[in-house]
Amino acid sequence: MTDQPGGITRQEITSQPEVWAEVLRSLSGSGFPLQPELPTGQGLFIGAGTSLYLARSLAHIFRAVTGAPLSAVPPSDLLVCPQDYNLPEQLWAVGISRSGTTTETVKALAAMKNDFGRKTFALTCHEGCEMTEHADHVLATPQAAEKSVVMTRSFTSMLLAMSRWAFLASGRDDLLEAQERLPEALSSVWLQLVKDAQSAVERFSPKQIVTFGQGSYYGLACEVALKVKEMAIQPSEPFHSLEYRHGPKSIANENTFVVALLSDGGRNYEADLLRDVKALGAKVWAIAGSDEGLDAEQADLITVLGKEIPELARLPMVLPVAQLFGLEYALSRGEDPDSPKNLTQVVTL
Ligand code: F1P
Repeated sequence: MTDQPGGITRQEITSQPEVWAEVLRSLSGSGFPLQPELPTGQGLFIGAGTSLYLARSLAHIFRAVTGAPLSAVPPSDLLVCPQDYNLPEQLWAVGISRSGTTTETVKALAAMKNDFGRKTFALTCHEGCEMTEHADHVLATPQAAEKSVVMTRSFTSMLLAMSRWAFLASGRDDLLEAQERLPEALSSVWLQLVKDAQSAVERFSPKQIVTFGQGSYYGLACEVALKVKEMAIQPSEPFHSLEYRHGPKSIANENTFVVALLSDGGRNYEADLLRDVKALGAKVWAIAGSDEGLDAEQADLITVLGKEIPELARLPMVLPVAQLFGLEYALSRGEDPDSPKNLTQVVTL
């Protein structure tokens, strides 16, 4: 399988149910390496590329369940314009990096700890990586380390692992228990996900790709757009879903392909938006917990993930079908996602 173009990436995408199960096993009970309580004060999630998008989703999840003030920032901002950031005494910072060697992230976390004396954490797939030298505490998912340049299972596994901290800190036993069911839930829809990803490529021959998501789905929408760029070498643009009406819809036409990640709570707003963009000629693929409020007027293809897992615990399930889409789209264009153009696994300055 790995001799085929994209074979390594496909293997890593496909391994997610087992890898999630291993991550959960290692982090259950006393295996969770961080104090369950969050530090007091404001949290800052710092990451580059895919890890920035992960930071965005995590900041939203943490805010939603703990009520703590949280934000996400690319490490480059903390290097280029640190004076623009208010870094209160009580600030705690989490460096997010699959490799733990991205220069910007390592430097930013080092500055947080050594120059500003803030409490620091590291989220990574490589225990003992350079970034951890500047972290007071480390959360690692080595089971999800990857050979591929593009990040797939590392994203969902770090999302799963870090969300656990938010659920522990807020005493949300229901969400912790729900996470345990994720590997099985993903396996149970896997064949349909593979079919839907192929069908999205074959039926719609996507051109101008835009991705939609609100709240914690926005970081995921950014990540889906990045998979299209990195794997298929095609332009793509993420939006907070309803922002699309505020200008960007001017370029919507029959070449537009919308990948819409739908929330459970905002379905009325989001379904109305999809109907509007379809009326402009766009093709729409909706990925959601259920097909409630959706039919042919709103979407050309609907991927249903199931609502057995509550939404905040279910978020890692949103990605695999979009990762498969990026892979199939790349292969249909003669690209090899195992060797993405112009990219390296780590950006070092
Ligand atoms: C990962 C990253 C990837 C991206 C690219 C460069 O950094 O930014 O997201 O696909 O290949 O590296 P990190 O998570 O290891 O810091």
